[in-house]
Amino acid sequence: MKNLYTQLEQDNVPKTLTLLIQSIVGACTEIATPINHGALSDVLGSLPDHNVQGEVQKKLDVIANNILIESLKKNKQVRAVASEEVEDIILCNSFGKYLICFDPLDGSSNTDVNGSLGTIFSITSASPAQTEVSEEDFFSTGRSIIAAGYVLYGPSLMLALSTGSGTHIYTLDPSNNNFMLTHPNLNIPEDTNEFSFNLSNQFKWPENVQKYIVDLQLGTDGIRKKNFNMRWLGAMVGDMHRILCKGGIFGYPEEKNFKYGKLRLLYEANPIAFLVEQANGLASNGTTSILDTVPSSIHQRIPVFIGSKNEVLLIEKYALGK
Ligand code: P6P
Repeated sequence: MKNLYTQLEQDNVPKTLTLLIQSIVGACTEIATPINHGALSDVLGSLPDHNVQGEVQKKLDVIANNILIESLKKNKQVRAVASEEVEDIILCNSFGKYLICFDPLDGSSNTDVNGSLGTIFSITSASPAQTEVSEEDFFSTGRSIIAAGYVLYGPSLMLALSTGSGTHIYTLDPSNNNFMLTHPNLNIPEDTNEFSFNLSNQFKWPENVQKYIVDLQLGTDGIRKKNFNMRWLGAMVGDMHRILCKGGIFGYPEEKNFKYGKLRLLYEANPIAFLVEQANGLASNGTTSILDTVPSSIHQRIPVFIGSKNEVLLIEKYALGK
């Protein structure tokens, strides 16, 4: 069985990018330690203040964020980073080649109940060294991503990664601390009978999305003529891992109190969309590909429908009222 670095070499990944991926993966392996300690140490629970998203900030959000930022600042190839937990971009090394966007701990509402958690990241190229980096440098579309992935802190510690040559999943072998290639060249089934939407929001969604969901719920009694199952982990990274492995459709539509949906474009939707498209799935905002969206702010949100190709195409038809 190949390990991560053998696969990156076979995919002709430049050494500088391999070293950057090593920094990110190393930081995530470090983040896994306080997560695994959980209630045995003082890492659970919330902090008094809210984060830049206006959300309750968990202690592990801050721990994960600090570990990642410290690790990336030490990598001379990192020019600047954008984090879900930090208002503005963080300048790192003036001659760095790469920009990194990350959600240091996705699904953090699960921290105190031992639920799914993950770190999501995407990597793009920085402008030539002599120019000052500003947040506008982060506003290229997801088509400019050169690598993206997530680490899932589950029963196994797993890394899903694409450098543009398909999406592969690696499992950490605790006996030698190597990420081993356990799921090469993922290929998401084009059809599915499993959906991941938070149905508590169902009546806040646009009419066409509500109709799409009702038709799913009617199963063999409705026009879909098949029954569906639902899964919702409260962590996109956990739901998307299942969908990458066996198909499905994940959705977080716009709603009355989330005009553009809840999920953030730069460090949640784009990296996941990159992985999914590299695995022959689709990722849409309901009408167009998420990866074609031109960002205008670091923390902007976007409605998402991601997963099995034919299910995403069907949702786009509902959106058009067809
Ligand atoms: P809700 C986590 O905060 C997140 O951004 C995604 O990872 C997850 O799918 C979603 O929010 C959960 O949202 O409304 O179900 O708590």
